[in-house]
Amino acid sequence: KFGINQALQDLGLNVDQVNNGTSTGQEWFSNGEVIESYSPVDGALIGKVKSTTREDYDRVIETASKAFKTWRTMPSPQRGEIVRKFNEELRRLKEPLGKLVSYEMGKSYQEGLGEVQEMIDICDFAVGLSRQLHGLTMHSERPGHRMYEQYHPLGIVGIISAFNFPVAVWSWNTALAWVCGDVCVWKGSEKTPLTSVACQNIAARVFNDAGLPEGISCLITGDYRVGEMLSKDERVPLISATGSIRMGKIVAQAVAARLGKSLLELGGNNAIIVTPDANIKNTVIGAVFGAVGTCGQRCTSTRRLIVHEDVYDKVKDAIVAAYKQLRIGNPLDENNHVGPLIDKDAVKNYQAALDKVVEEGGKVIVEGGVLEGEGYESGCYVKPAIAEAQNEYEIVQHETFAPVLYLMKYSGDIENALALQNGVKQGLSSAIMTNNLREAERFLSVEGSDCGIANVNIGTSGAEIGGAFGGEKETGGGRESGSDAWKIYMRRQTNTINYTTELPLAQGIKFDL
Ligand code: UN1
Repeated sequence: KFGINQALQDLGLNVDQVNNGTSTGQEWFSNGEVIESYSPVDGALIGKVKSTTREDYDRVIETASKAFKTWRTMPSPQRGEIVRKFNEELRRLKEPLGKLVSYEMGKSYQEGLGEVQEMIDICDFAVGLSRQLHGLTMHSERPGHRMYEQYHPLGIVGIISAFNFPVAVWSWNTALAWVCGDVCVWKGSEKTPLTSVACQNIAARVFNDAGLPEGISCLITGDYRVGEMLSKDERVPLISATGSIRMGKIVAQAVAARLGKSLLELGGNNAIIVTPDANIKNTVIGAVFGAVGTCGQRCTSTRRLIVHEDVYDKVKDAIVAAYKQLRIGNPLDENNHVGPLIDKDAVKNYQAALDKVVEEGGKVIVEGGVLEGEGYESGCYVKPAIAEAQNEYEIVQHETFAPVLYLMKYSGDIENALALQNGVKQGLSSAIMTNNLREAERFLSVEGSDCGIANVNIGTSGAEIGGAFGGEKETGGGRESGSDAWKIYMRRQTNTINYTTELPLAQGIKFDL
C-alpha cells in the first residue's frame, strides 16, 4: 500500500521537512495556522503545513526584492543554465513527484507523470528561450539615429496556482520568469500543499548548489487571504493567477487598482463539435478522455458535446458504451481510468450539477452517483455522468469542475454548431471533429471558434507546452507557456540613440533657440 512517508522519502524528504509552507529557498519559516492535507485517494491525513502570516510574507518579499538585484544582472543564458539544472532534477525525480501529485491531488499516475513531463518540457523550452529574448530594431525617421527595443526583467512575479495542476502551472510561470530575470513568489493551492513544498525543495536545492542567494524561488501557503497579500502588493509587478472566474475577478480588480499587470487563466466551458463525417472512433477517445480525465477537473476538460443530428444517435451510443468500460478507483492503480474528485465539497458541486440539469429539463443518459465501499472510503469517488441538455440551461453555462458531460444536438450547417459553441461566457478551449476542409477552416476562421485554443480532430484538453496557453472572454485573456508568452514577464523598453552632432526633433518639428 502506498503511503505518504514512502512518497516523501522517494523525493528525498521526510515529514519534518514538509511542515512549513513559507520559504525563500534554504530558509523555511511559517507562523500561520496549520493547513491539513487529506489525500482524496484514501482519505488519509497526509500532511500538516503551516501557512504564511503577514510577517512571514513581508520577509519573503524583502528577500525576493534583494535577490532580484543579483539575479537580474546574470546573463540570461546563464540563468538558462540554472533552469537546465532544475530540469535535470525534475527528470531524475519524475516518478516520485508524479506519484506525489497523483496521491495528493487524485489524478491518475499516468497523468501525474504527464504533468511532471510538462514541467520538463517547459524547462527545455525556457533554456532555449534564454538565448532568444529578442526585441526588434526599427528605422528611425531622423538621420543619424538608431531605434531598437529591449526586454528587461520585471521584478517579483506572484504566481497563484490551483489544485488541479499543482506543479505544472507553477513551472510554466517560473521557468519562463526565471530566464527572463524575474524572481518568483508562489502561492500554491491550499488543497495540495505537499506538492508545493516538494517543488520548492527541489528548486531551492538547485539555487543553493549554484551559490545563488535566497529569494529567487519563494513559496507562500494559505487561502485567499494570502493570495490577497500578493495581489494588493505594489512590490509585485505581475500576478499570474490560475483558478476560478470568481477568484480571477477579485484578483484582477485588486491588481488593476494599483495598475499592476495580471495574467489570468480562468475557467473554461469547452466543447467538441462533432460533424456528420467525423471519425467516430477518434471522437469517442477525445471526448471521453476530455470529459473524465483528471476526473473532469482540468480547465480544458470537455464539458459539452455538440453533435450533428445525422450522427447524433451513433455518437451517443458509442459514448455511452465507452462510459460503461470506465474503471473508477485508486488512481495509483494503472488499471483505473478515473480517480477521485479533490474533496467532498467538489462531490457536492458535482451532485448539485446533476440535480440542477434534471430540474432544468435535461435527461441523464449515464447515471452519476457517489461510490461507496471498499476502495472508496475517502468519499470522493464519483461516476462520470452524461446528460442531454440545452446550451442555454444555467447549469450548462456554468463550469462544474467534475466529470459531467452535456450532450446537445445541432442541425443544418456548421454555423449552428458554432453559435452553440461560442454561446457561453468562457472562451478557453474548443475542438471540431471533421474530415471536411470547409468546416474545419470555417471553425478556425474569424467567424469560427472564439476560444484561445481551437483544435481540429483532437479533443479540448492536453495542450502541448509549445503553444501559448489561455483563453478569451471570462477565461481572462492571459497566455502562459509557449510561443511568445514570455513577453508578459518582462518590461519592454524602446531606445532611440542619436549619433550625430545635431538634435533634430521627431515629426519634423522646428524648435530653434
Ligand atoms: C489546467 O487545467 O489548468 O491542456 C491546465 C491541458 C493541460 C493543462 C491544463 N496541458 O489540459
